[in-house]
Amino acid sequence: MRLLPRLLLIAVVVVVASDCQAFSVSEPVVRIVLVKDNVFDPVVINTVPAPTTVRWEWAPGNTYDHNVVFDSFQVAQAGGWLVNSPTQKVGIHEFQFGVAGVFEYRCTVHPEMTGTINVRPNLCENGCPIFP
Ligand SMILES: [Cu+2]
Repeated sequence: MRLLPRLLLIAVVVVVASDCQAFSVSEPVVRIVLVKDNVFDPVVINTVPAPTTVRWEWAPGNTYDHNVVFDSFQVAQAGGWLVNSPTQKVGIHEFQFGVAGVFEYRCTVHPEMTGTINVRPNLCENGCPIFP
């Protein structure tokens, strides 16, 4: 009689664990940031290193040129693997984040344009991360 509840508990644990694993395996994730006059949309990306590709897409109809420039200290810390975009009115800039970290960037033309890519360590052992 006590076997059934025990089996149900095991089944629930297995389902939760396999749900978590879906995030932790190396399934590529692509997150889009729109580059608009004069804001990055969304401002913050929260993700895990699946690895995650972030694609900045310059929104159609922009009046001004914009760029994506990472903090130079972070670029140095990362061994130079963070790549800045050109300053442009139209285009795409893509970058793959394979390690955890908080990567801040801005548009050097417009100081009010700032953004953050928050690549969290995979937290499956303690519960799956929550994505806004
Ligand atoms: Cu700008």
